[in-house]
Amino acid sequence: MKPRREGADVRSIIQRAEEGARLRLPEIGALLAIDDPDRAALLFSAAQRARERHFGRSIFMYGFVYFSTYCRNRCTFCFYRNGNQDSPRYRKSAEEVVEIALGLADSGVHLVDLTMGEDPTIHDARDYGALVDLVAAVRRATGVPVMVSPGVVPRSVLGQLRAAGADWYACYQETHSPELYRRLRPGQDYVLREASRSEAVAVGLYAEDGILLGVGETVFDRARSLLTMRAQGVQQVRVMGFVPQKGTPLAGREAPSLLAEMVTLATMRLVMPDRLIPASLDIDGLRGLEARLRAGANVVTSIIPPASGLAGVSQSTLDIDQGFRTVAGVVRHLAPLGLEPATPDEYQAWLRGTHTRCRSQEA
Ligand code: SAM
Ligand code: MD0
Ligand code: SF4
Repeated sequence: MKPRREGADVRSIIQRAEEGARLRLPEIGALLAIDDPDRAALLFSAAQRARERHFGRSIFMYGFVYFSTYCRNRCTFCFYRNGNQDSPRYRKSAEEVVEIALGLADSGVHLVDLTMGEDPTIHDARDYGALVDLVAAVRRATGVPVMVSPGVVPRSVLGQLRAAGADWYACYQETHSPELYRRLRPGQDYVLREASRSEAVAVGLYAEDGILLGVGETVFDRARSLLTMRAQGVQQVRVMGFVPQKGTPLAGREAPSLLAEMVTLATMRLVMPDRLIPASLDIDGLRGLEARLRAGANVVTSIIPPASGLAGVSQSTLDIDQGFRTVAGVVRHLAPLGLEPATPDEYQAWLRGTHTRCRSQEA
């Protein structure tokens, strides 16, 4: 009898979400705890309907340029943590980054994401000029929107990045439990990281937050994360299934199931139906794309040009040199799902529309 009752609960929670109710912590927890395919299927269908209501059938695609893999931090989950001898270290010159970004833009991405470790030559020197110039150069050369993922930077630098043409600042909290955060990002201030997203929004950037799945968090922690992200008003939210990395403290930890990641993604879609939610190619490569889109994602991220010498973050090489992590590789998987790539104008219109909505909410 119990499973039927739980099934009925899930149905009524989904119905409340579809009627526009703001789900509460226990309801969000009930959705996140789904671990059987039947109830998960109900959740995924609802997530697809929510995506369709807000974004139609269009999918946005983000190019990814990991331009410096040097980092001063020692996040316990990350391949690029300081001191890990196993990870590839490189720094791309501004000219190389512009050329790669141009290639990505020509291939049809809607945005270029410029990502780096907390490279000590920038962060310890507190010399962010080269980063700001890089954003300006990429924006000027490509004309496509730019996201920066530089780690925590001072508020004044966020303002300069905005002025240089950046639209987005990505900075993932990983968890909204300060105690677990300390184990994942040792020595990094929780409040400072959280504040950097609010500061980004205050200077006119959009912000992205995200959580890691399978790093010791409880279902309650996940539910709290969703509520915290909804409250902070970030425009893009993600869940990344943890991928164990060689040479790191969490190397021996098991990855979470694909089902758990899909359930979390779909719950995010119901809790924050109008936000952008990525399906990252950086976890399972192209193989996991369909599943994440079926769970309600509307952005494909971590598109990386082959033979560029660039790495992914949690899958440093998977599918890159075979050319699978490209716009062409992604697009052929959309039609069977009834989806299609958005036009550049659609993405620009979404950006402008969101700006307008933000302004009218403030008014
Ligand atoms: N260094 C900057 C920072 O940490 O904010 C920018 C890099 S950020 C894009 C790297 C993100 O990738 C992390 O915040 C984490 O969410 C994700 N990530 C890193 N290692 C991962 C792993 N082993 N498994 C899954 N996701 C991972
Ligand atoms: C991704 N590897 O989209 C990238 C990265 C940083 N803004 C994004 C985690 O999966
Ligand atoms: Fe550095 Fe970012 Fe990796 Fe942490 S997640 S070790 S800050 S690159």
